[in-house]
Amino acid sequence: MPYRFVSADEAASLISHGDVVGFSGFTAAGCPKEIPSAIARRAEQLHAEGVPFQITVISGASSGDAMDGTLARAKAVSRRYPYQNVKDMRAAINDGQVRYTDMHLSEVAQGMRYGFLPRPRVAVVEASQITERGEIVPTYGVGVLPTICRLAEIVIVELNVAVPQALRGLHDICEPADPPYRRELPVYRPGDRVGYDCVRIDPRKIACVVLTDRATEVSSFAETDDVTTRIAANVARFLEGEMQAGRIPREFLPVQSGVGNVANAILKDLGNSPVVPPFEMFTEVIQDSVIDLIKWGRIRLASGSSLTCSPSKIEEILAALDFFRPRLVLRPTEYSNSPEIVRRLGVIAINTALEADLCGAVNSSHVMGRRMMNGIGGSCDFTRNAYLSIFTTPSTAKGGLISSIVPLVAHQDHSEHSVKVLVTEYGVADLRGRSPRERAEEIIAHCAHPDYRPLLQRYLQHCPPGHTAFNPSNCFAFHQAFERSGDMRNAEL
Ligand code: 0RQ
Repeated sequence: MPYRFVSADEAASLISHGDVVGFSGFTAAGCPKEIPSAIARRAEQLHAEGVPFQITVISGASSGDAMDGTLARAKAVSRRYPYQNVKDMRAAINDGQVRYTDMHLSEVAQGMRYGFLPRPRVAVVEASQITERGEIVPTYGVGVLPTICRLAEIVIVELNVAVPQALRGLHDICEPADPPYRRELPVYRPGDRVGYDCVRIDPRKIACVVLTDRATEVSSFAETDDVTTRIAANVARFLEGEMQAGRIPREFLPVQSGVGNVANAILKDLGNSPVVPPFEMFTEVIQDSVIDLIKWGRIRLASGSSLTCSPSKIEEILAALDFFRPRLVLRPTEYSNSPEIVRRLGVIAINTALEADLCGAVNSSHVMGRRMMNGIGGSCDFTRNAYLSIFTTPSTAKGGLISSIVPLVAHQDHSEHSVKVLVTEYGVADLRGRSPRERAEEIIAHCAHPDYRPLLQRYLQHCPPGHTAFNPSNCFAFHQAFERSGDMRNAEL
């Protein structure tokens, strides 16, 4: 092997203050773990000596605590693109210590190529295998790995020996040409493979290799509670009804589902449906429930950018790799989230809202309009281009103090033109083909918590005449009430 094997600290010493560093992975899956810790140690040491040290971090999506948490706690990050969901990184962003740009995940790789985002000087990537010819086989997440390896001056590989080399064959790695030379991304079925099984770079770019032996950092899912179960059942019954009405073809359509417990529960319910036939996933994150449903023959195949599975589920996959290899495809996010492919395949997109308003617009990212939760992630990539876009949310948050249905969202990620169906534990608001005022009535009747329905009706009744129900004098009455009294039920309308 022609590479220099070094310690994580030695690898981190190749990174300088002000560097733009691209990291592999998507969610906690496939992210380097040892080198970020070493970068954090380096930052802390330099800060103690009064020497500035901060880097710009670009990755495919969020990461785990070993990356975002460790780096944030060491105050080692000046800028972060394009998504995060770790407590200490979130706090650093909301405190103004880290400048964060929340982006459509499908656009991150091309953003670096177009020069819209800073170009990474260093790529730090987790691999399950590297060869003398400069072939890098990713682990459980891909994200922007091919692009950062190509654009960076140097590549540092974290070779994770806990991931078997037999994983090779799961990935489909490619990069589209840039306009005006781009052709169609030729994925016509979720399982189509259009690239290589590894990233191929000039081996001379690989500055060093760090050996690690680390399990995936993805945690297990919480037990499903009553609200989650009811939301999942409402989504599944709605989709069954759509099939029976002939609005979804008999073969069904590929499904995208967001991360988290609600998404996990929805997939389980859909998988158990006697009406829905075995289906395929064209999604960004492949979660535990998908693996179970593949085993039971209910999901035929899943395409995504990561295997965001708990360690025990990863063990199951590895123990039956020959079974899973033809049924799983891991792609760069540019492909897993491609608006072109999503529209072509007719994906049913199911994502989660923090709050939705009476027009049907959705806020997925900002608490009370100000505080960043995670970001939009890939939700817009799918929602805007889907065959059918569904948003789910519990009708209330914080024990009922917050209504997830508000007169006007405090921050808009998904407009009324993209959101087709809204689901809470109380029911389904089908917004397709309805006027703004009809949508408002549908949402109050089927999605709002009963405690909040009279308040929302009062808002609606006192809106000035017009095509859309909107009253500039009290459209944020719910948010104002929460800021004033800690309870949206005190809204003055
Ligand atoms: O806070 O844990 O402190 O109680 O928000 O809410 O209900 O546990 O929901 O974990 O599914 O996350 C939208 C954030 C939902 C996520 C969001 C509080 C609530 C709780 C979390 P606590 P839940 P989830 C695929 C697609 C955008 C990215 C995306 C997300 C916490 O789904 O980040 O879709 N989506 N990506 O109490 C104030 C409200 C609230 C509220 C809930 N209205 N106001 N707080 N909470 N509603 C993935 C990728 O892109 C990689």
